[in-house]
Amino acid sequence: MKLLICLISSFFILCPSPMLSQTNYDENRVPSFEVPDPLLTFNGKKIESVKKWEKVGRPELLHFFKDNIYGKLPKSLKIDSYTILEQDNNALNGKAKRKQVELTFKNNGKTLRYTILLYLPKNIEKAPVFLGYNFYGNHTITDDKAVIISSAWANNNESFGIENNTLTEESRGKRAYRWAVEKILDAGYGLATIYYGEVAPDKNAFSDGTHNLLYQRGQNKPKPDEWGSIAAWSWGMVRALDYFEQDPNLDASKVIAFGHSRLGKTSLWAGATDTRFAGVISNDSGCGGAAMSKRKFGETVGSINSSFPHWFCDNFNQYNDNEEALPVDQHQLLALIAPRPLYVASAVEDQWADPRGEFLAAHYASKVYHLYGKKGIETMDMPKVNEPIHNTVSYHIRTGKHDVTDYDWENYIEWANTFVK
Ligand code: GTR
Repeated sequence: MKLLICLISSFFILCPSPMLSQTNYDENRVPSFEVPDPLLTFNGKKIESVKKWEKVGRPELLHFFKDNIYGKLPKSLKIDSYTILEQDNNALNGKAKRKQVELTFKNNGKTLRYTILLYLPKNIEKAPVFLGYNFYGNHTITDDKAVIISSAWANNNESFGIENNTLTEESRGKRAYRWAVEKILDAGYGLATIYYGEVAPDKNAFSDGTHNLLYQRGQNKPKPDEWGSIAAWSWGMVRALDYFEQDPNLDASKVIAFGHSRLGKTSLWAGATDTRFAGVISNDSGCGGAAMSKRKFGETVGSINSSFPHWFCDNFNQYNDNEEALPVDQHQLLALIAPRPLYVASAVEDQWADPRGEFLAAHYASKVYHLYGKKGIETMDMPKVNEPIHNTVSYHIRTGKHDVTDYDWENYIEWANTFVK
């Protein structure tokens, strides 16, 4: 008997649950579900005015997402000081002003520092700015030799020359193709970027990074309703915005939060939690980002929580393979950004991120934009590939894979010119 129990339990431990092994890529197998109405309170009361949305609907949704999905900050942590590490008014062959600004945070006798790399168009006094994290260090987004290489922990990656968790010169400019720096500057925008690993290392250990500064005595990981990594990265964007408010060379009222993939989940959460962001871009953010969880198409709540247990708060685990129990879905995260301009983008070959689920979330969120008299995604029919819909809520699906391309940036710039600038 004992042996039998042992065999049965080891079977469950060794074999991944069916939900983890079968990814659904078939539209016919998407379960039918009711889309939670963003204009109904949790008590079932109708929200018919901006006032009611802002007083009741929005706060209760934000609260739910904080406590059950991304996790809340244990307490506030503000910039202690900042240092301009480097500055050049003739960077990029005279096209831009470059600044590298280090923000310092202190608490509990611990210190956290991260560096914002900022390019601003030279001839504009106060430019609007795109702010987004990079995956492998600020020096990867450009060939510019002056960009400082971070000494923060990084995941090893042979093709980026990252060994012993250390970033190196080898990857300078390696991700330049993802950042249309010249196009951005020529269009009159600045670009600000931060290496996300400086704010919180992307690993399932909360031993260092920003979490560490806010632990209570004896605590070494966040409580079930406290911030995971995505919330920590979002916090880093919010604090960068605090710095921008003190920088006379840019327009802090026109900062657009941008992010790709896990960092797109991050830009959405930053935009939802801080209404000072003037616009938000989600590039291929997928599960836990713009995609509807209840569709269970591509990556699911269970698979994301098992592959990346540190991204969301522990409370989110109760919805693993149990999305139907979620009282909300990701369109309500998007709705938290209303009435500010929002761009959701997908890629055809990125089925893991569920392009249709991202599109539908943008559509369902538009109901809240209508309250403000703004136009969103008015149809349930996805546009053709490479035929963007540009409204206050915008959407495109482009050819190609999970990535950031010039096509994406051209569209973001066009949308920002119309709806943010
Ligand atoms: C994937 C993950 C996605 C997405 C992506 C990324 O492995 O499943 O949710 O975030 O990583 O960030 O590159």
